[in-house]
Amino acid sequence: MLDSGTYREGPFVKFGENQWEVYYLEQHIGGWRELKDTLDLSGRSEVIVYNPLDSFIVPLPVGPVPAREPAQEYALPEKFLAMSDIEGNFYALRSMLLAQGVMNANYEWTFGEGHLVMDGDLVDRGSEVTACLWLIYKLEKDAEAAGGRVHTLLGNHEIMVFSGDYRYTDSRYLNIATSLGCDYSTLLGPQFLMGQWLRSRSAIVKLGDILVSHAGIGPSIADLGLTVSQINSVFHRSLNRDVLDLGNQEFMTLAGPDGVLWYRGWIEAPPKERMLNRILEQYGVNKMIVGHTPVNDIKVLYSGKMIAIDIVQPTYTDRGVVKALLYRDGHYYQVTDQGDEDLIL
Ligand SMILES: [Mn+2]
Repeated sequence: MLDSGTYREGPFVKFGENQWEVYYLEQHIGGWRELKDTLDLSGRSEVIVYNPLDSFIVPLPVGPVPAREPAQEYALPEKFLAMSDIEGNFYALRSMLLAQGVMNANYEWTFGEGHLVMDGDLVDRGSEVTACLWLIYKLEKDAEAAGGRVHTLLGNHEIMVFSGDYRYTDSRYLNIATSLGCDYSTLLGPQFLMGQWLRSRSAIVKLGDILVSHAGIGPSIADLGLTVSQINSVFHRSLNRDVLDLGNQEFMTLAGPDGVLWYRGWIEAPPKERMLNRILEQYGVNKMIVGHTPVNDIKVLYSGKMIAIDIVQPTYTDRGVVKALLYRDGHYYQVTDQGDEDLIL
């Protein structure tokens, strides 16, 4: 049941002429067999998404609607759950969302007006990337209908896959792309529903007085003097095209080693709290939440002005405890999929 290698992969849903082209892949001796279906663009249609454990259903939008860019600023909700660096680990994602009541066993949003924050790096490494993407895509729609929100932020691994850098991509996806006669980045490109959606996500979101991004805003990015909205615009413009605009200097800086998806200085270099204070002030916030640099437990840094949430999570095979950050009524907790709740701030 949990043989993560052989579950049916997909779907990859492509915008066709007046129809959706829906591709699934099934493993058989010697490779992957393609199963293609088409669905009416104008009607109500849905797809089944498989994972090693079970499956869930996701409605498709009616018509080839362009992906909406998310808002960049929200009032602080009463509660939010934040995770980062899921990296194709459906086990950890599912376990935590179930344990915290974000969804039920039928993959339905049960978090009311709460928010779910996915702080970058949904893709790469793991072998359940497609299921992770579809689940978050689905919950995003469900949450909005319930007055809640899902914030899916870009991480460095999204950009790596978009740009054809597959050093951390599970061979499953490279083999599948080969079977479909294309490059894996094409399957997460603008011609496909998941690609169009993922490429339209933001790099930064503000929740009340908290700034959330994959790696945080470091000193050299703060020095550019760009607003949150300007930074997100650079990503939107550069990613929503067939070939990434790698000649765009602003994009290369923001997505580069000191940028908002890669910077590790806040956690790895010696503390520089005064610099952090200055940057928080520049962006009108009191706190940053960051992923990207692994920590053993959800970690409060700089007298509570930063929370690091990149936990290396257990998978189907090694099990163990899944951890995440929960904010509720003014307090921060490390929560686990076992139901533990530790006040950290
Ligand atoms: Mn990362």
